[in-house]
Amino acid sequence: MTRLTTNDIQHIAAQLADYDTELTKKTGYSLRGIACRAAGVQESEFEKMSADLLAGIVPLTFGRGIIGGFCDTVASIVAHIGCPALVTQFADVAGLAEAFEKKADIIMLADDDRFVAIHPQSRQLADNAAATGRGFATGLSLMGGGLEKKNVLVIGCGPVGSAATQALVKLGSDVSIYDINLSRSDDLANRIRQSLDAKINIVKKLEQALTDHQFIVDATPAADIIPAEYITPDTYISAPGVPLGLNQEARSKVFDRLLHDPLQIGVATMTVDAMKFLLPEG
Ligand code: 2YG
Repeated sequence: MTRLTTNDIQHIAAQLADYDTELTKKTGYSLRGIACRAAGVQESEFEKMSADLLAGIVPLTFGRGIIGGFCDTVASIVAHIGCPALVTQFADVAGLAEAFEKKADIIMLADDDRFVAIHPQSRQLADNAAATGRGFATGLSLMGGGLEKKNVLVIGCGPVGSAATQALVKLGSDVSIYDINLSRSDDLANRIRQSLDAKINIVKKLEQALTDHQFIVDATPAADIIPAEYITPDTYISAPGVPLGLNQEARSKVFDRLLHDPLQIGVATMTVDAMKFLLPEG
């Protein structure tokens, strides 16, 4: 699990309107639009209900501690898609108590292992890694004009890559998966076969797979995993992995057929996931 730094996130809040413009150009949808499609919620439905709900974001000091700007940035993304958000003044248990006292409908908090949005009333939770994988898979589909029956390569079979794989299988894509640790790709293939009765292809040689695929999800923390020579004018890359797996040359070659951010799509998608718990049939 990659740990973000203040440097990764400090400009996000001020650039959310510009990011909507970029996303709309690439996918046809805003951050809220992508998140709603990834969560399976009508955007009009979300718009109607989100204004009346409150998200409480609680800083947590244990483990490697607070990341400067993390909770404020999460709150800015949640508010940007239309859901009022507050960062509790206190951290940890006092912060959790404050969120309850301030009647937050969903409570968002992250330690070194997990980042979740909980809905106490229904005892349900939304998970950032799962939401991030699904959000970026949805974004790739929107950017690439629909991925049904298309070959898609997922690099990285951790929590984010697993969620992306599941979402792509549900979209009808022919998914190939690669992980540097073969047992992780084996495990994911088994889980997908059991849960979705779908067969996915395990790739053992990444270079060959990069040659064979034009639709790629990079869900790894590797810095330079998709070399420029594998990028063609038909290549689309959706990269939830932090840091971005493309060097400067590769980025300029893929140009605007690339989706990447350190927090925005995942937080927006998990917020809509959590709001689903409050829908009448939620
Ligand atoms: O409350 C705080 O400020 C800290 N306890 C937050 C720690 C978050 C650690 N996790 C990460 O940095 C990432 N896994 C967050 C999600 C990244 C999504 N691409």
